[in-house]
Amino acid sequence: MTGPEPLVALGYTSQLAALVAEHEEGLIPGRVFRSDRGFVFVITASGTVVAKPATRLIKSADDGGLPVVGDWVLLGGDESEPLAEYVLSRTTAIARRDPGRAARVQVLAANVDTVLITHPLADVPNLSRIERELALVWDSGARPVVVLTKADLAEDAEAARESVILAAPGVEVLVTSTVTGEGIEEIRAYLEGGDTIVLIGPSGSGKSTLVNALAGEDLQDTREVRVSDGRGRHTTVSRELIQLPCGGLVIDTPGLRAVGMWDSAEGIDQAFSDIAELAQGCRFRDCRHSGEPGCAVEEAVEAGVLPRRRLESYRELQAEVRHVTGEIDVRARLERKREDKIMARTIKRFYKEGKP
Ligand SMILES: Nc1nc2c(ncn2[C@@H]2O[C@H](COP(=O)(O)OP(=O)(O)OP(=O)(O)O)[C@@H](O)[C@H]2O)c(=O)[nH]1
Ligand SMILES: [Mg+2]
Ligand SMILES: [Zn+2]
Repeated sequence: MTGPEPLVALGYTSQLAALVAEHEEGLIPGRVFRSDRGFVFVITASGTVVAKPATRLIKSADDGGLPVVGDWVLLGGDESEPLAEYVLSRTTAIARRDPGRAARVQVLAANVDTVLITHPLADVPNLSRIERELALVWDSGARPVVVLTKADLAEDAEAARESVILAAPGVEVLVTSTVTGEGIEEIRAYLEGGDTIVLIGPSGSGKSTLVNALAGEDLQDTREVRVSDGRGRHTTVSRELIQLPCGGLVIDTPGLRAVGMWDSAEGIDQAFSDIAELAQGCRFRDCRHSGEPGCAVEEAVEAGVLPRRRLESYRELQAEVRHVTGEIDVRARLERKREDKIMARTIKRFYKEGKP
């Protein structure tokens, strides 16, 4: 027994118990099922608590330190004003570049075992987008699975699946339909052992419909997407962790519009493991596969072994990560400068007034 029963159902493990023991006594462990406008909604052994993040956590917000859905937190404060004091070390964290602010990270979900990347088969699969999402997921430490939804509407589901398999080496590509029930049991397998899965993918790809199919009841709102205006609306508006009656947990998320790369160079290498392998044959170790002599990757493109589209997608993502890394450096420099300035002012004042 690793902890109180309700916590075990939420995924509490002996590793987590050990992490809890490293902190001061009297704090209450719980798992975040929603995080919204400065409030953290936490399930604990004795029920749901709405807490505010402690100042220390707010200060680490720019580095992704605020509690997000899926996080394990330790609650303190008093009953009238509960505080999330600590975020326990994450086993996995899905991070993208914050679409609203430059050089900032946004953690979408934490401590998930498997990420289901959903794409509707009603459309031609958007391979570049899938590759982008795969890089993000590989970088998170979680296992990616591609789920091609709405198979009942597909003209040729198998052909679509074949094309996605080539863009997703080493990744399982499932085909599902909530109308016929195809593929639902395969997804259920990822919940075994009380695991946590998260669904990410464009709005209208059927994420919430899948959650309902897994739950066996309509927990989440679902809605027909309007094709007329490409921007549409999100039916699901917040990321939420849901306990399934059959065991296991699923995080439903609103459709992602932008999937900006964060510092995910390793994720890209994993998502493009075929290119990484070919690159072993390049003459130069630091070959960027764009015009260098003796480039095995470009040779593979010429020979028709590697789709040109895929190489271009790889280059684009790498360029994006280089750009973000540059931005992070600039931000760090500016922050250091600002701290130096504050320090200089403090010292000046000390000599002038004889006090800090
Ligand atoms: N024919 C068919 N329709 C489906 C299937 N799965 C989902 N749909 C429909 O697709 C529409 C969008 O589904 P949702 O589950 O709301 O999509 P979502 O990904 O949660 O969208 P957001 O919450 O906006 O991100 C709904 O009208 C669903 O009924 C499927 O397997 N087959
Ligand atoms: Mg939804
Ligand atoms: Zn090369």
